[in-house]
Amino acid sequence: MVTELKVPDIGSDGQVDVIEVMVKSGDTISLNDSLVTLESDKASMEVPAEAAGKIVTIHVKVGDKVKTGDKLVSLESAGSSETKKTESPKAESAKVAEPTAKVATPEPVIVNGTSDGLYAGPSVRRLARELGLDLSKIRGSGDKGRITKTDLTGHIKQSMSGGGGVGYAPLPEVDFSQFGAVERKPLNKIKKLTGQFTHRSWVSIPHVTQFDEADITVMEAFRKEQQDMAKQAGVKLTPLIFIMKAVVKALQTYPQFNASLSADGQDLILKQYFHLGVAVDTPNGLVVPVIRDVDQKGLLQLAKELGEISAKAREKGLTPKEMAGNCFTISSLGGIGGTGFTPIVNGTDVAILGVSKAKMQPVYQDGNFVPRLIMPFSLSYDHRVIDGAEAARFTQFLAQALSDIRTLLL
Ligand code: CAO
Repeated sequence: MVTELKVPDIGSDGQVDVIEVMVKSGDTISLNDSLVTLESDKASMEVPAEAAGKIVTIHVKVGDKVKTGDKLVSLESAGSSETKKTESPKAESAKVAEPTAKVATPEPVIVNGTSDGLYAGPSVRRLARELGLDLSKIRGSGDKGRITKTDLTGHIKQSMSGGGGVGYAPLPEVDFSQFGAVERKPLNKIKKLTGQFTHRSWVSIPHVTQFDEADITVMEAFRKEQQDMAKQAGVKLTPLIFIMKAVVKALQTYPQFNASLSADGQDLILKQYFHLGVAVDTPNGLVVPVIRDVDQKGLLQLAKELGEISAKAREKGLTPKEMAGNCFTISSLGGIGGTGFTPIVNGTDVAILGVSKAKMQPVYQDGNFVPRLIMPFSLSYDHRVIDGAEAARFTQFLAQALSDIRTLLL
């Protein structure tokens, strides 16, 4: 026999939201098992099953609006002995169960064992959802391990103090003077901020770094040929300017790199503008000004803007606006040295390019070793958004574009 379980009398004629469906088609449920959680603007409640049996159809989904008497699930009933007995003719005819809390009750304190096996009332579940907490990771201190609001706040406090949430012990306070002379110097503002931002990125983004190299022999020859002309225009044409143009071409070809993950991690926000962050080393620390609309600017214009903004970063400091809006970031240590490094993704970007110093190397071509200028570079990326194969294609594209800069005109 198929029985329909409906929304019980919720104490008003209005509609309420379905915020959780705790059962699925095919589940065998017992009397009083929770079916759904309903929420009005005043309170939430779990609706228990008024009969036992096997669920054949679920009539609602999360986000639906329902009112008293609407169908929730259809059940192949297990028999009358398992059906809730009630004297109420209204409940009998409508086949509705008594809710465990009326919607009009401001703070329901009911506690139901639910299909997730956890004991927590609706208000605790709602708070956990709002805070993005996983209830299965929280130890309940109430009866039968019931999770309370105090358990939620205790869990948050523990996570925030000393990294308990990510499972490592805080560093001990060490008196280094016991080992030799020391001097204590406070970190300046830029270093403190850089520390906060890079730490947040490091712990919240699953980083992977892909290494690659580009043959920039032809590009360098061209750059040197243009140096006098660039000088007359009052700018310095470095490899970085060409790299910026090649990066934009790669972003246009692989748009998932010109994107940000939404704060809830559910959507990718693809950008139709090409603003590049460029890491600049200043006496006070690292800053990242943003060069806007790189796709619309020529090499000389970009060289002019990079020269001006990096000079401003070193001398006067940048405004927050000049450091906002980046889609992708380049960190170049090519003017200093090194063969490769693993940069940390900048802010809301999904990838960052690290450029290292080019050097002449023997390359085997057509049966001979020939001297070529090879530039190593690396791409760190957010593995939630970018797969390894996509990253490898991106760096190969970049290597190809830098080896033959004519392709940038295509
Ligand atoms: N390979 C070989 N030589 C390179 C090169 C590379 N990849 N990149 C730059 N060079 C050369 C330049 O051609 C220039 O040589 P000349 O003076 O002989 O022409 C010299 O190195 C110095 O370049 P530069 O550093 O002045 O200019 P740039 O355009 O390459 O970089 C800027 C500008 C502002 C990015 C850079 O000065 C800077 O601050 N870099 C540090 C960034 C940083 O700290 N990153 C780490 C952040 S932590 O992730």
